[in-house]
Amino acid sequence: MIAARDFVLSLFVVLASVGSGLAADVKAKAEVSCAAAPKRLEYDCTIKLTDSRSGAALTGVNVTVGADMPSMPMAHNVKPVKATPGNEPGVYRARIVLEMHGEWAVKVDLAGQVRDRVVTSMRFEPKK
Ligand SMILES: [Cu+2]
Repeated sequence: MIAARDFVLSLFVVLASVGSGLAADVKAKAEVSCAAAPKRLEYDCTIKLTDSRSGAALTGVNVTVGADMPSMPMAHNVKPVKATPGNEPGVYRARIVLEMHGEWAVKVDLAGQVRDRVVTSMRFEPKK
């Protein structure tokens, strides 16, 4: 069976403030983008983390990516995925598996030298 390929490519820039305690002066800038993976409803997300002041890549951060649908509270249970370091410093990658198309809140949790949660609204649609 050949499913129509999903497609989405979004880019958002979000300023994430850092929780009190660790590295109190670091403010992370997170760029989150997701692109359709070969299988339907699977998306490869790339998260680029930089220090919002210096622009330096933020490495060694524990990054977890999850998702839910604000319009359908409690209806979905997408398991958060731990991201792996990408091929550039400060770049992390994770493949998420959604349960339907539509508007999702992609949740990126940062832990380690930066602690925060970045929530990005993204629309995932089938390829036309
Ligand atoms: Cu839904």
